[in-house]
Amino acid sequence: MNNNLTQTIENAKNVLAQNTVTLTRNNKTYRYAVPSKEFYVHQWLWDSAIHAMGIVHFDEERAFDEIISLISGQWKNGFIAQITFNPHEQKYFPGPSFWGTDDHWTDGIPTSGITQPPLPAIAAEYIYKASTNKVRAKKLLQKIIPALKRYHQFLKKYRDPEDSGLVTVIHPWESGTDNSPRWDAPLAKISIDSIPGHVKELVNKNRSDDKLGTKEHRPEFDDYYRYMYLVDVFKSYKWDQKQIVKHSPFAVKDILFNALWARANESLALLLHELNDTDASTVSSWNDQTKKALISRWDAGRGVYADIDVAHGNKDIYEDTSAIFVPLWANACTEDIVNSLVKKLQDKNQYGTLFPVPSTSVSSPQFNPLKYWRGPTWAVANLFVVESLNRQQKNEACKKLRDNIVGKTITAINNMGFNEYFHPLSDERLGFGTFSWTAASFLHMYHTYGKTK
Ligand code: 9WN
Repeated sequence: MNNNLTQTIENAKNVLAQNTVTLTRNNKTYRYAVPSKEFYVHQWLWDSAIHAMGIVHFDEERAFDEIISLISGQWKNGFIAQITFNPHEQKYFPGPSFWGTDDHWTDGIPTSGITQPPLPAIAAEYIYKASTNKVRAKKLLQKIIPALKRYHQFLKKYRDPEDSGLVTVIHPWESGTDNSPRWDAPLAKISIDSIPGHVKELVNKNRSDDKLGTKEHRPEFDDYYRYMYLVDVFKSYKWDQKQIVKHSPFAVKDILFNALWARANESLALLLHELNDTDASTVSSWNDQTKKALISRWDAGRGVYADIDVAHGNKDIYEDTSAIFVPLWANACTEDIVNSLVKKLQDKNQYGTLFPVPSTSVSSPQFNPLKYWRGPTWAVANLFVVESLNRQQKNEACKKLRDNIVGKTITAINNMGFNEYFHPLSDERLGFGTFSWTAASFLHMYHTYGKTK
């Protein structure tokens, strides 16, 4: 190992340590890492799951803290929020006062009203397996698994009311890939003219990400008008999930979210089994159902898994983004699908760029190498692709690609540091700096796959 890499490993640990917040809520002390002190000063759901997967390699108990803190704000109906707020922080917009969720908060713990991709159970499986002190890990597992089971029951009940196997996402922020080209068509149906003046004023007055960060790397104003309009609509339904899922102007069956949903049910079933919980078989049947539903979304002609625009007549969405690789992590694929995706990852004009994997295919007319989820390479998205390829490692090409992407991600972060995302065609760092999940994804990849090379 070169000195530089030894130093980068230490730096990654330091990023996670420096971003760690210790907070007392209702006489209990919690510890979690914020995504980045430059802007994201609260706790995010899927970020925390990734933090845990990185932290476990140097502090097993601390890894569980991320999930323990996350579930402290779980609502009575099982919902876990995209953001659990730190009431002492003001920097981030939209903060706790913009959501109108107060009536649902548990023991006064402030949260947003939407969720994010259900990574926590996956993280729980990984951190449990990586823990060397299994007695302690099992005790910690017992603390978090009942809450994660209730969260999955919430998603199944309210987000898959048709029992189709695919859960519905009601806000682009729920997808985690906020301004992905996949949401262009569904969002275009919400005309900017139809958005009430008070929503636009609120955004104009309070939006802060474009001032604290680089404007060109962030979503557009029209995106933010729509994001906050949706929050306004959900507030008017008093966060009643049944009403929201039925009437939201934005409702999609997202391939990435559902791939992680399938994989998360596999993890949860395994952990429930470990704890002798008889609900393991129900959760396992959800995994089977979602896997089948995902395979049926593969479009061989276009070479993508198609999302569905539920709010607008169940229209298919065929945008070519890195979401299409993640069903492989859940084994929701056939050999032909795997071969077709391998070709895309190898092709320089699609996903095989200088620093892969771009979040949108270079060949897509929507590709923009600077803008957020429309082209830049994200370490966390690489972690998903690496895990997906690893799952298919019987296929030699997948194994080779896995090692190639691990190597390039480690080298790039070693050279460029821990930014939120990166230019896929040059060595430019983008987004906010000193980012926790970039550090955690680096540590996870290095410890799981990097050392064997
Ligand atoms: C909205 C924290 C989060 C990530 C998301 C990423 C970005 C928030 C924002 O930052 O979203 O949730 O304000 O832009 O898109 O994936 O969880 O890192």
